[in-house]
Amino acid sequence: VLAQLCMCEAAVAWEPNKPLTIEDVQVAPPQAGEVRVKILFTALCHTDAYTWSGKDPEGLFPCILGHEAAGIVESVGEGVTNVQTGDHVIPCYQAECGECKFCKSGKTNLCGKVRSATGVGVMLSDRKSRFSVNGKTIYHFMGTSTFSQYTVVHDVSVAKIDPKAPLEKVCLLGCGVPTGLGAVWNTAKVEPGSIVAIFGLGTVGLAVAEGAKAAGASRIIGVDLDSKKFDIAKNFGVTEFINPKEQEKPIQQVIVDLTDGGVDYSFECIGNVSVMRAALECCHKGWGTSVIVGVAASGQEISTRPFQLVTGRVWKGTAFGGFKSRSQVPMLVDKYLNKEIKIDEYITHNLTLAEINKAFDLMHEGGCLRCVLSV
Ligand code: NAD
Ligand code: AHE
Ligand code: ZN
Ligand code: ZN
Repeated sequence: VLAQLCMCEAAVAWEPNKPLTIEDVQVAPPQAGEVRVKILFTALCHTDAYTWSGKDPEGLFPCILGHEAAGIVESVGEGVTNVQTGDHVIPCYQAECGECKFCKSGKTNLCGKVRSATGVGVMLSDRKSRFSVNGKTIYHFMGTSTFSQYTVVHDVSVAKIDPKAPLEKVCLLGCGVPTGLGAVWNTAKVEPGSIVAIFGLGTVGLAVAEGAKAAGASRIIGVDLDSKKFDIAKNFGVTEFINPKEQEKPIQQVIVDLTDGGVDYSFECIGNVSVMRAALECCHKGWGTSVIVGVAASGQEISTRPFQLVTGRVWKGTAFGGFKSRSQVPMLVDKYLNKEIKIDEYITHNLTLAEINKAFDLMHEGGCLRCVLSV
């Protein structure tokens, strides 16, 4: 049976920073190599707010944002074999085709198959969008667009998961939690006994703490401007807390002094280029490695004295924590079901899609980690 065009509600971002509006959106049927997914739950990630702010050079308007979600396959296009109608899935903004130069390299989780299309808000086959409102094209976002009751994704961008998993929880495995865990396990490869510093204790930073604790780090130093984050952070493994506002010396100096020369690993989970510099410079001479996780606005650049690298510090970055999406997201779902990783603890709020603007407001309040919307 050929899938039909469907109508549903979605939150449309018409212009940067202008409140999203719930619209009746037409969603075209999935074409060859595409999958239409009924989204049941979606969370908001700081990156959605970043693109909505207009600071993302790849941001296109009008669009349907959202990339941390879970749902059920409604229909599939021609030639799709990895999922079928009724499968429980997590959309993956980082695709995994298994066949491109990136996928075959064994050196990265990035995939090149659909990136040229997902970066400009369209589907690969005809370079068109599957969304419209009263005949007006609405762009896709990150190849996922999960702030919609139905979305169309590439088949290489959808992970099939255990149907026993609660979708209202495992939606978080679409971005923030894997990013933090993977930054530690895949990108930095933190060893037991390491001293770790984490800049920014939002969901991503706390997942770094959880990953570092699991990896056997001996000290986990959390840095945030919001002192209220500390009590929460303790539950994720942070052992010491520093608020840069309460320090006289630059934060990198404070950390170097506290750690007999610097940390083994640091993680920037904010998206602030001066903090990225501090995160590199608080690393130990000779081996300290700093991982950039935060996404910085268009036009921002990082800097440090090259001497920092000459003397052995290493600067790295990570996307989706280095996890290969389609093959590893199901494994993370299983880890959650086996109580090996946390998810519930990151969910501080639950709202509906209609309340999405309130959810964006909440993100700027200290008490909010993840807000899950029922769609
Ligand atoms: P968040 O807003 O929940 O957390 C950021 C934290 O940083 C907050 O606790 C805030 O108080 C703190 N902070 C802000 N400025 C600070 C400063 N100058 N010094 C110390 N602390 C400061 O965000 P999140 O959802 O956890 O995401 C964190 C970052 O990671 C964002 O930039 C997001 O875009 C990025 N991200 C990247 C990836 C990736 O694959 N690389 C994936 C997900 C998110
Ligand atoms: N369009 C942005 C890039 C943003 C970015 O770096 N995104 C991360 C994921 S953030 C998820 O919350 C990522 O995976 N990047 C790799 C990729 O292929 O996009 C900009 O600033 O240009
Ligand atoms: Zn994200
Ligand atoms: Zn690939």
